[in-house]
Amino acid sequence: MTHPLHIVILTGAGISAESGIDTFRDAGGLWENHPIEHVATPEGFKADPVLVHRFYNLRRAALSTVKPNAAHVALGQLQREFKGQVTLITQNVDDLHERGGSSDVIHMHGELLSAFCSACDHRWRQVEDLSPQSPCPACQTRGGPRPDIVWFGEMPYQMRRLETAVKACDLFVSIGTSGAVYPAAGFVHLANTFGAQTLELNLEPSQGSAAFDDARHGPATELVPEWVRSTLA
Ligand code: BV8
Repeated sequence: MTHPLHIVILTGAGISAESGIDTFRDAGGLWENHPIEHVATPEGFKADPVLVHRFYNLRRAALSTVKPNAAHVALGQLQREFKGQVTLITQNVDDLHERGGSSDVIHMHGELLSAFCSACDHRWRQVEDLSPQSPCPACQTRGGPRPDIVWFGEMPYQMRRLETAVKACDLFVSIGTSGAVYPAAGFVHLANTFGAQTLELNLEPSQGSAAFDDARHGPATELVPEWVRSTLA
């Protein structure tokens, strides 16, 4: 492959699996026997805010018990040393890319360590648990705060910026995602349409595997450092 000038990377839960964060598939798409599509929705939150706050409180608290792995660190090195442009998009809501040395990470599905107020839209860094009684730090509305997470049925963040990058890139690399959730799962088709080379690095073939020019299967902590080394060579 000729040296790519602009690489777009999309990561999913699989890149954090070896850090000890369960993927959605490992959990069988369930959390405490609730389908995640029911918990991770505005309707689910409205119906049972205690359950949904618990879902995110537990995952937010777990962040302090896990560490970035060699795949996160390799992507941080790529961003620092690659001569061209790197756009890093993640579906993950954890902070392991940042702790692995990456910068300007685009969290298209939001972040566990962020919250916003549904009454006044104020956003802030949130580390402690939230509850339906939590007051907004800005407007004091009790019950206003919610996890800054893009739920099913909500528009992912920075979509215009993401689509512009995917259309403009020379190489689109998908890492650790099952290709089950849209619009992220559609990015490979957009990249193909606009002439990019496409590469999948995943434990097993994803739902969209056939759409990639090249697909390598194995653990991210082996595939990603190896791919970064060859890209920087
Ligand atoms: C929207 C935050 C519109 C929550 C998440 C019917 C057909 C098509 C689409 C739809 C449909 N019905 C509804 C939709 C739209 C829906 C959707 O796609 N649903 C799916 C279920 C069919 N999408 C949406 O609702 C999106 N919004 O469409 O808005 C709109 C339009 C106008 C105006 C307003 C709105 C919003 C989707 C975002 C939902 N939020 N996350 C939270 O985290 O709690 S999605 C969540 O699940 C993740 O963020 C991620 O995106 C997804 C899970 O995917 P993965 O990350 O890929 O994880 P998964 O476990 O599935 O796979 C892990 C992979 O890693 C596997 O392949 C495995 O092999 C691999 N792996 C494992 N270990 C390793 C490994 N790889 C390497 N190394 C390892 N060690």
